[in-house]
Amino acid sequence: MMSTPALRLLLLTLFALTPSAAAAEDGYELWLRYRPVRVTRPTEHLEGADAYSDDPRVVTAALEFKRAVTAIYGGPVPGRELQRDYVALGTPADLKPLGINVDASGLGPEGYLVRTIDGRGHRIVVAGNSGAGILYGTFALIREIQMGHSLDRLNLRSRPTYPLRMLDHWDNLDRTVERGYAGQSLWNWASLPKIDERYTDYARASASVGINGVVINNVNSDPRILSEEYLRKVVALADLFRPWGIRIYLSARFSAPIDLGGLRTADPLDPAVRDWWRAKADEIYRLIPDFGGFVVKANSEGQPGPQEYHRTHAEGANVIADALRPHGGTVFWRAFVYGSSDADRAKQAYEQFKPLDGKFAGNVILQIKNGPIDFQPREPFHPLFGQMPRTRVALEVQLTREYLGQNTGIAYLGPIWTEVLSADTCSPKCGTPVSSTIAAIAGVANVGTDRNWTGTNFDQANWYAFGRLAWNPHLTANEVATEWTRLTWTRDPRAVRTIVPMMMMSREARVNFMTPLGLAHQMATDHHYGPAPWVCDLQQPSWNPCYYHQADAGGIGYDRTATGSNAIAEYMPEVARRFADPKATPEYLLWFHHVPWDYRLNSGLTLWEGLVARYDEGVADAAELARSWASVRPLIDAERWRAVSDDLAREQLEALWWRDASVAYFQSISKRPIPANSPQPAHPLSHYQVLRPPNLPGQRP
Ligand code: BDP
Repeated sequence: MMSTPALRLLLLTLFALTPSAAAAEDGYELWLRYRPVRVTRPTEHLEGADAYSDDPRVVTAALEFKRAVTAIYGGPVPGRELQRDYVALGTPADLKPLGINVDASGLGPEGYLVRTIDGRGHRIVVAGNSGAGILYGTFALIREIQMGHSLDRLNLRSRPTYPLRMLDHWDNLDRTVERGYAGQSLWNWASLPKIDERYTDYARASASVGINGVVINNVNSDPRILSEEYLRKVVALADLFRPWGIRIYLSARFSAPIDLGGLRTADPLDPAVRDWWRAKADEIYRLIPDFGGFVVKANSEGQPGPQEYHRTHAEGANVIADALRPHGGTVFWRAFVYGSSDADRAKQAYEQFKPLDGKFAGNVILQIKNGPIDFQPREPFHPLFGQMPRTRVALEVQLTREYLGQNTGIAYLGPIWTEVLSADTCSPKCGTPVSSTIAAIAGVANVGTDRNWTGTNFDQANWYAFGRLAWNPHLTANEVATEWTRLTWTRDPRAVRTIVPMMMMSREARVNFMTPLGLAHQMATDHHYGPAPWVCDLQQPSWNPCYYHQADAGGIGYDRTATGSNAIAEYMPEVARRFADPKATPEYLLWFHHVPWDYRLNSGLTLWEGLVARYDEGVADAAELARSWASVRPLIDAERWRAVSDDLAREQLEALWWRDASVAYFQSISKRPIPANSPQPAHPLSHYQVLRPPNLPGQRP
């Protein structure tokens, strides 16, 4: 008869071989999907982790590890108690008494090492200089196990490039989410401080990819978040996030001293205002000793700010920074400003902030969006990167897909982020990528109460990729997509070989059918879903798509060279030279140049022909995405496969809509025939101009 442990192993193996397609899945577990792995040797079976520290983050790590290995290996094997295969978690000092010597120098406060050792009762060690590092190392080990990698000779060493890796929620206190397409806000202010299980799962997922800061409310901030009543609720979240290595930050409204404090001014140089911010900071730190700080959107899109009092952004930021400094807090001051002058919008943030370099307090970080406009499908990098050498700077990206289809289809944003991180600022000299000019990364979150967290299953990849790239900006988008696919869908190589290329083409598909050749901001007014290149009558000029495409009988595109707005002069000369040459950066052609319709592209086509060809390519890309997904059907669980299939069907309709509407509109200006090999738009332009699709992703019916 088979012994009990052997029987157990056999069952484990059989279970591991059961096709995942059989199990119903709704996406809730994200990439922390602890599915059984095939165990071929008893030594591959791990039972848990011993925490040799009472740091709450290490205790959390041990519990998470237990949860993972119990699900993956099926729990303890009876009869094996005496040869427990455990993992040891601790700092070098914690582990020394066990006879385990590890060198954690160079790992900083959050780095980790994970190593297979020859230890009595312990087979693997996870070490770091703090609980945070040990927590991240534990997640790294879990990832190795999930991916089915051998544990025999593990030797991982990693530390984060940036100390601050933040998710910014644009969540309102009424639980709506600005630019959110995944249900309501996670934070239930009516029931807080009562804890919802989702808060923990959110923290687990964020911590697993190294996120260590969370701004829980919208940058268009409701001042009440700083009231005593709300702060008491915030404490509950801060307490819950702490063992996951996550600190809370709040978006503060610049006029809070008036709105909440009853003062007559928010002038940053007024002593009463200074005292108000100090008292508020002291109050918060009494409640939340590790509070991270504030994010402030000031003098931007109608938000109050120091300019109302003829003070600079630096003076505004510094009064708040002074209040936080004794407690070690940080102010993230956003550089997203435009509209106060007639200058090209792409130039305005630089014009306002460049003269302030060196004027910000040491605990202020200037938070700059990846591009100079606003999270478009493709933008060149923001000219402020590399040009604020005496200011700490953060890169801000957007996980939620405000301008990339919202909650339809697929758009893996890894390539947008690696594009900006690796862009060469040439400041102070060439070979200086954006990634080496920044101190922090912030991403506008894409999660909500939808069961799968992010609206579509593939949007989970953007949460994952954000964390991984904020940890290590040198990873490639492809590497991250591969990891995520294996953790989230399946390790079956046939599926991975299909899904990763789908992800890698998904953003470019959207560029092609929405804003090809360097066009930008062609989306419909306000909600930003669907095409509206014809809109030209909005009060704020730079809200009009026509402002960006500048199409006329002569050609199309925004001349940002010396003959136009000269925005290129904001870049370092070597970069400006490249952008000034239309042949050198074809992906930004119409971003920087107004180009005649008959201009010859590198491909030999005229600009008009090439533009239509790009829209056609976008439609073909959307069809290819759907075809590829159809081919993995047998390898994916039915519920999630169906959901993505529906998403991609919708993307195909969108692609056609964008293509036909844009081609019809631009043809009305170029007066050129539709190229012979391209279909005519399905309807006349007037049809698209009045189209008001009901139930847009980001709007309530
Ligand atoms: C734009 C959004 C707007 C945000 C703003 C911001 O359309 O809803 O408030 O950015 O970043 O992308 O402040």
